[in-house]
Amino acid sequence: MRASKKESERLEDTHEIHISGAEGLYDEKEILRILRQFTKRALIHPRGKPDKIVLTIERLREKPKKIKPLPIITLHCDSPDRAFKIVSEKLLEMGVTKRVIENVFNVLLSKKTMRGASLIDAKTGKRLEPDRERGVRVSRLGIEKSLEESLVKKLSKMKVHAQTVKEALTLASKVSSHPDVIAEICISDDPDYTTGYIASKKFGYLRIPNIKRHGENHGGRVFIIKEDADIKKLIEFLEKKPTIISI
Ligand code: WAQ
Ligand code: MG
Repeated sequence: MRASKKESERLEDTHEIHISGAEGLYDEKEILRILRQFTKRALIHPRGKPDKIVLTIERLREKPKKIKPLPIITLHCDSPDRAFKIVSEKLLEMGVTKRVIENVFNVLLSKKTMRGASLIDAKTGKRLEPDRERGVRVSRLGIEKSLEESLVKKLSKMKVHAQTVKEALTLASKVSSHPDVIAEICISDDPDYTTGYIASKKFGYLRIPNIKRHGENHGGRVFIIKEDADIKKLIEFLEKKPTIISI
């Protein structure tokens, strides 16, 4: 699902502002329920009322690849300043330089939000995504039923927004499973969702509360990529390879 609105009322204005997106892997019998759920999500989104909602359904031609979920850890953090310190420390530990970290923060704090993620070269800090306005949209990702049930139970007990965390963990587990990805940093672009995360094979899925203040509209995702990565193959994996997280 992809929901957007035009930047202004002018007829000739074709520039679209991203409101909401969602994707998943589902059995045929679930399609109608999911369409309803995604449409509702778009219609009552905190980023505003969309004037276009696009729903796409595709049949999978291959069996999804199974990947393990990252372990979930919630850190203590009471302000955006502290959150950015935590992210910096983790990235420095992984050998990412201050200059590169600055580029990461610039993307995440930009007023211009993207539909997808920015890919940043770990050595040079250069942005590698072919379309900087759109970014790379991770798709064809799902979660096995039994894992989903136990995860939602566990998350509900933790008093967190189970649906949001489940979807983010699914995405982060797919992204970090690729050998060319060093880490992912995420801030929601929803004004009322203030917990972000940094995820990697090395540290797992680290939830960071208060990474932004209530009401702020910025947000985004950055994937930090090994310098010798084959970018075309990596994007193909992120966008097209069906993956399902399961234990
Ligand atoms: N592929 C790539 N980038 C994406 C995708 C995707 N499928 N979906 C969203 N993004 C990017 C895009 O730039 C958005 O602006 C940004 O991420 C934020 O998306 O454990 O809700 O859907 O409590 O607003 C984190 C949960 C929730 C943390 C993140 O992101 C926790 C969230 P949102
Ligand atoms: Mg959002």
